[in-house]
Amino acid sequence: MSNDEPLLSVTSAHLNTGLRGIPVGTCRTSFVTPTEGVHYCGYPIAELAALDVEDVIYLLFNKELPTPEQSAAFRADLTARGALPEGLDAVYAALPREGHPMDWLSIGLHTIGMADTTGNWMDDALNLVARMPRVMGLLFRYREGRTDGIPADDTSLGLVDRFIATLDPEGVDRSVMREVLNAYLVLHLDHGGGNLSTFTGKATASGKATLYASMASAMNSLSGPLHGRANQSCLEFVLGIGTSDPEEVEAFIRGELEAKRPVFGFGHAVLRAEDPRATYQFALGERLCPDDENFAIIRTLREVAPRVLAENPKISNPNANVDIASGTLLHHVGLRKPEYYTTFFGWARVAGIGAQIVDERTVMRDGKGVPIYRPKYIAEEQSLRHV
Ligand code: CMX
Repeated sequence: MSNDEPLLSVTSAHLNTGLRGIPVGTCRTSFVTPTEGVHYCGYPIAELAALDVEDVIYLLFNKELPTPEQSAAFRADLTARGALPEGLDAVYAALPREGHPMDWLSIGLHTIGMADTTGNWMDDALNLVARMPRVMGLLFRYREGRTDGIPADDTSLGLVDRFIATLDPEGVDRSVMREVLNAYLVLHLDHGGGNLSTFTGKATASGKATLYASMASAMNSLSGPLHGRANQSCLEFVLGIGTSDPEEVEAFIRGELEAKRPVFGFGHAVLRAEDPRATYQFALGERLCPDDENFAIIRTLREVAPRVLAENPKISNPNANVDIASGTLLHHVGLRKPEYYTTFFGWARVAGIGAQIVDERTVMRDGKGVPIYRPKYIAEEQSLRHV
């Protein structure tokens, strides 16, 4: 069953397949095509990748790119919404540092939601977008025990600069870090309506849980190794190769395939060409860090892996996906620990999932909203035993 052919009748063959390909709704923010990948509100991602993240978030919420005046007003609005309610510092100070950063993120969202939820879907979604940079910065600072001298929160900064200011990294070129993080966020903001975390967030919101509780559900979904955590695995994979020599890289790939392990950073459920998000990040890397040793490895992987993977006719797309380069770029700008990478993915998705929740709650069905999710499960023999 192909993902782009709408399925209009469900048969028993579709049961227990994770709703694969079964249409359940419409999406106003984004869709994915086999050749151009993800589009936000009709724009292919390649056309948006170099924009400021604030403008692309505006697009997802308003379905059009902002004029310069609208852009300035939106940034001022985010500044006004950005201050965190009290309480996150105390909770983060108490959490176990060995806990996964995605669990910290989810608890962080619950914590600020408990302190301040308006109940207005749009306000809560935008408030959370505006608060994420500080949540992310504090998550790093408390988890790493760097709690002395955390800079005061300056909500007048742009989203990425505000995270960097809170993180206050040493020995890092902040303008390069800004460019890498801005691109990372733009490329990961949204990915259609049916991916697991977006679906989970919308399903939770359909029961009228708060926007914060819904987003925490979405982040818990994203934390799984088959979903958002693939970007962590991908850099771990690259670090494990340890050489950019084409013959050695090819031998490594063949060894992984023989051991029935995935070649991370390649393949896609929908795309049938290189993901334009990978193409953009490769170009960024060639400009910002052509001599980085991990970048040299992924450059070789990009040359060698598609040829080797294409030998297996079962593999529908042997080309690079978004995860191949993002970890290497984050590593290059001093974000060295792969276990944090899914939190950046989550940070980005807060905007896309937030915009989709707002659409489902306040726009769909002439503003009535999508009713509470309730797919049908068919009773199996065992459950009927005592009937
Ligand atoms: N390495 C090894 N095997 C691969 C592969 C890869 N990169 N890509 C596909 N395959 C295998 C599949 O596991 C599947 O094997 P089985 O038939 O034994 O189950 C077969 O080839 C056919 O798969 P497919 O139809 O081409 O692709 P799927 O939709 O099933 O899977 C994906 C897509 C991304 C899970 C898969 O390509 C993969 O595991 N890639 C490596 C992990 C990775 O990079 N994940 C990040 C994805 C990023 C994104 O989704 O944007």
